Amino acid sequence: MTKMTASDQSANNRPPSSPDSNPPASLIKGRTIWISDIHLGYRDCKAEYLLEFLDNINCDTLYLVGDIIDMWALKRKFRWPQQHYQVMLKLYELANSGTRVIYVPGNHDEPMRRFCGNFFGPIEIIEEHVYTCANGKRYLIMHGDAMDAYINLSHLTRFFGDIGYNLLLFINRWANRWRKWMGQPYFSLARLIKENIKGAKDAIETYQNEAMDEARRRGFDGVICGHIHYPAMLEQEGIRYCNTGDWIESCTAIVEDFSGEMRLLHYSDQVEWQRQQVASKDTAQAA
Ligand SMILES: [Mn+2]
Repeated sequence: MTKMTASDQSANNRPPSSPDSNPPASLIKGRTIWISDIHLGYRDCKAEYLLEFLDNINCDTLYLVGDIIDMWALKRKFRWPQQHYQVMLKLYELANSGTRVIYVPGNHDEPMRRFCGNFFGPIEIIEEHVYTCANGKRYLIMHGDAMDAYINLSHLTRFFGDIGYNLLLFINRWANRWRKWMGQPYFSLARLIKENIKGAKDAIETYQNEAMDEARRRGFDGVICGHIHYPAMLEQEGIRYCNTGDWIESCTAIVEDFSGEMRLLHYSDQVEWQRQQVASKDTAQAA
């Protein structure tokens, strides 16, 4: 590991698809983008979608908010598909071409925590981070597993523990294969199920409240975290809560624009957006 500073090359060094193509190569522009819970090495990781997403972003800073590599899954069964390797390459490529990439380890990649304060090539590893938005608001950036201590674990383990969660993902996988076959965009069935199970709903709410309390206690305006695979953006008593979601079922990211506005972006929205762009281009050409 060596300490190095990111080069100041253009953040997007790829040529656009045609000289005057509109939109340009990067569809999603922002000051900062947060993603988490990628779970590389786990069979349900949506690396294919993530690669497409990473190909289309252009930002000053990219945060990886934990559970990037699923060391628990790798320990159970080692699998490292080509696309998972490509995600790592893509993150390195972004970090080498002017994007500041900050990696905040989670509980599934907990061994990485011992390297906090160091650089993995061009990627910075930081345990927890204070982020100041373009509008001056200060956010606490953490993976969020520290909040488990406050939660009734029986709820969490019941729904995020292996059997229930794996079953949920199994259903999700087949439902989406069916949707793909029918030409429908990706949709998180797992999310719909979670929203309708009371125990899961309670655990999610407790987690959100505890994360906001933590931010309040420590004098922040908000918190950006991951961990529970439940993307959300809410505000309570002046404290903002942003959850990045995951790339197993939700395929989401938090994006800050250059005025400091935050939004939650779904991968399927991006696909829809691209489809509209192509459609409007076709109509323009036909006219
Ligand atoms: Mn986690």
